[in-house]
Amino acid sequence: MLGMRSLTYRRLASRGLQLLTTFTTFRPLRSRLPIFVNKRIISSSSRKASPQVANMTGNPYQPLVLDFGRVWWREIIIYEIYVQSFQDSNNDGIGDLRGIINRLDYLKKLGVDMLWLTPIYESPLDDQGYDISNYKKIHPQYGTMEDWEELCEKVHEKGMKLMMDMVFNHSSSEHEWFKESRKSKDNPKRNWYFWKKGKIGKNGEKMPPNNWGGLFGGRAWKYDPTTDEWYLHLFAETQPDLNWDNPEVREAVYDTIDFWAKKGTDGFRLDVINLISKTPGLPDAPVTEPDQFEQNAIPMFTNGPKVHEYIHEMNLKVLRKYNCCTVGEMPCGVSQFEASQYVGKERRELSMVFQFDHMDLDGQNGNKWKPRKFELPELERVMRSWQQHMLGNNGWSSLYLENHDQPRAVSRFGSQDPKYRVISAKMLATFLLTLRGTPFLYQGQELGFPHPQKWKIEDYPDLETQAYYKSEYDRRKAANPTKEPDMSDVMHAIRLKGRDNARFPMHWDKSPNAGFSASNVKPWIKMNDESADINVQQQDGDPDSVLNYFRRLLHMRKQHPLMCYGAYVPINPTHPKIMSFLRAQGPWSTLVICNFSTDDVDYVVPDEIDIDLAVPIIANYPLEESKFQRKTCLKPYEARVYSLRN
Ligand code: TEU
Ligand code: CA
Repeated sequence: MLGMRSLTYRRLASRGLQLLTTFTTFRPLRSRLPIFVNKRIISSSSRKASPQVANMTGNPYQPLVLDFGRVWWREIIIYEIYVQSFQDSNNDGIGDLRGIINRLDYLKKLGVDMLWLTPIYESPLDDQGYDISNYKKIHPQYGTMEDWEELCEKVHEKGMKLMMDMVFNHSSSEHEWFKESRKSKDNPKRNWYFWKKGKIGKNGEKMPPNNWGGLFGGRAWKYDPTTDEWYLHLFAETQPDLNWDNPEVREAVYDTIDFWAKKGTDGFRLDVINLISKTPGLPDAPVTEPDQFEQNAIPMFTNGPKVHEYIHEMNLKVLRKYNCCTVGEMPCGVSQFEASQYVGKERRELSMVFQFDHMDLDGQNGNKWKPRKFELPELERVMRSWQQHMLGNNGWSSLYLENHDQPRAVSRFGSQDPKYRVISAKMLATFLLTLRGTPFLYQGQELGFPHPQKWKIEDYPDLETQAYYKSEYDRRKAANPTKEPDMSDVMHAIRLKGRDNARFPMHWDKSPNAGFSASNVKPWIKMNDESADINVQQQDGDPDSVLNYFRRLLHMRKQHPLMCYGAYVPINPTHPKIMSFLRAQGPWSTLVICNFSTDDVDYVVPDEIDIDLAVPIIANYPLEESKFQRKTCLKPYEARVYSLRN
């Protein structure tokens, strides 16, 4: 084995990855196993082993982690499919369920374990399906319930799992529940949503019941003349908020989860689930913007007073029957403390949450439309505090850099410059897949897509992007009615942060619609034509492609238990260009080094870390050093992972 160290990475990889397993044969758990299968690795500590991490060795780089806490969903890799943009099987320009069935071999070969489907239910599609009008029916544009059942069966046959996206903070205004609710004040479904009398403004005009601003801009209330009352909608007007304080609503939610779990769903992604409990009485938010009526009301509905009670109830009444995996999406801020209440093992609420702290770094004060450059230590700080907090509090993280709302990682955290795009995509992949938590990949991330740069405002169908553009346009026009406003900064922000930057169709090959749909069809959203050369067909056969790097990385992670369970131990956390850390468990550790810059950067491994037996397990450049040196130089966006084997 010692001779191995003189090999370049490529030759090393070709020798087979079995060599990489550090200390035990690591077999992923199957989902129906009991939830907590502990594996004692060091001491004879009991299942109650506490605290989970202790440092008794005196070496800051050698934490003693006593307890694996093995759970099946902690050992998997999840892949998000934005269904309408993945694969169109009937050439109507819209991705569908049969399209996914046709691509299951691709997903299996990539090495992902669970597929998360964005909403495919009946919906007017104002917010691309996050506005559901029937939770138990499939929208015909995606196929039929039989197609879903076949997909579910085939996913299972291939040893993968299925996660469904559930939107329960709000429904569509086209849902029967809301149609009933709006009919009359005494309708049995009236109290399923938030209805209130409005106020009268200074000039006698109708005003909403309170001053809350909505999350897609404008007011959070809509007037309904049928009963002369207003209803609450934190998102679009066509997404009225469901009233979770009503036990009937909660029962309807649990019944929906039960319906999908019984049919074989293995996991649920719960949309904006930290917004379901509103401040009782819906009082005004504090005025922070005196020049306008609507105010930032986030504290009035985020992580509200009953949210834990409701999620715990959902767990007791339905989730726990199925041992399924849940991830709660938590925008608008969730502190680590709050998050550990949602996911702490003993709490019986959720498996993990999606937090947004790292996604907010490139916006001024978290405002996505006000881009700012962030420094690497800021990212390190955010990641470290989440990594360590979850470890110390019996919790678990979700790991992501992209999804259907958060566009492409190379464009935000790496570089879309053609010179660095591929290498930075691989570096970011290495970073993501060596952290502690369950990784979520988003379709096309494995190809290293950048954002389209030449789209015009009319090319972006997303209602959030359109609303932002319109409000900026109207504001500027009102300020100077004779002049056509300069919108270049707005377009710059949209090209950097707009959600459609991640929603263009998947590129399968180099044909005109990239194999997503037939060449003569107009897809529902523009293709990313500037990136036509980035496609599966091209990358599949290229050993140096981003795709093949992802495949190796996913395989490596699964061979390597430290990657799942090891503690995150920072190394030189204030470094402006290099993020480096150990994943460590007792005496075993893996060293990760990622250069986040376009420079060659000298790097020194601290003396306390024994690198004598270091073996590279993956790297995005061929390694030239015959033996890992304490002082080394990293190339632009270079990433290396070493098993230290001590
Ligand atoms: O996202 C919630 C959410 O916080 C986003 O709207 C986010 O604020 C925004 O994308 C950042 O600009 C979920 C879904 O993922 C999203 O697609 C839906 O539009 C939203 O809920 C409403 O259901
Ligand atoms: Ca289709």
